[in-house]
Amino acid sequence: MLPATDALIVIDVQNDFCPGGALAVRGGAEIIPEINSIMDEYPVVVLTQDWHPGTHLSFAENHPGAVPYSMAEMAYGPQVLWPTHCVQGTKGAEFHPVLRTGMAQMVIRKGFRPEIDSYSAFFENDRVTATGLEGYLRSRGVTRLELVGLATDFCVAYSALDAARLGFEVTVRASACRAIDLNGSLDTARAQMAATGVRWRD
Ligand code: VGL
Ligand code: ZN
Repeated sequence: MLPATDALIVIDVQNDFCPGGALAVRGGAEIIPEINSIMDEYPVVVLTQDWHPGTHLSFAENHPGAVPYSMAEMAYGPQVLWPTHCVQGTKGAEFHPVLRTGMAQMVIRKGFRPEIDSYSAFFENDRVTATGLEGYLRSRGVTRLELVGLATDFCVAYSALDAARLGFEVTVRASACRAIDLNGSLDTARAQMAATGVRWRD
C-alpha cells in the first residue's frame, strides 16, 4: 500500500468512451484490468464521471447545422463539438461494468452546467469554475496523484495540467490511458504536460 499522500484518479471510464459507446475511444476498455489491479495500492481512490444534461452546449446536436468534431466559439473560448455522450442517467454515462467502482471513496461529476464543458477534474473549461476535487484531496492530505483513464489527450491531460499547476506531484500512467487523438491533440497534450512538470510513465 502506498502512503496516505497518494491518490489514484480514474478519469471517465464510462460506457460512452468505450467501444460501442457514443464517443468511443479506441482500446478504451483494454485499460480497465490494469486500473482494477492498481486500485489496491492506493489509500485514496477517486473516480470522475462526465455527466452532461441533454441540452449541453458541447454537443454538436445543440448547435443547428454543426457536425461532430467541428469547433464552436463559447463564452470562454473555442470548444470542440462532440457527439452527444454521457447524458445524465443514461447507460452511456454509467461506469463500464468491468470497473471496480466499489473501490472508489469519491465520485466527482463534471460537465453538468449546460453552458460550460469540463474536461478537467479540477476546473471547468472556463478555467475558473472549480469542481471541488482540489479541496477534497487537500483535506485528505493528498500531495501525489496518479492519473489513468479516458481520454489521454482531453480529460486526463486537462486534469493533469490543472493538478500540476495546483502544486500536486502528478504522474500520467500511459499504459492505463487511451487517446482520442483529434488533429494532433495527443502530441499537443503530451508537450503541454511535459512543459508543466507532469511525469509520463509508459
Ligand atoms: C471527454 C470529450 C468530451 C473525455 C469528455 O473524457 O476525455 N472528451 N467529454
Ligand atoms: Zn463530455
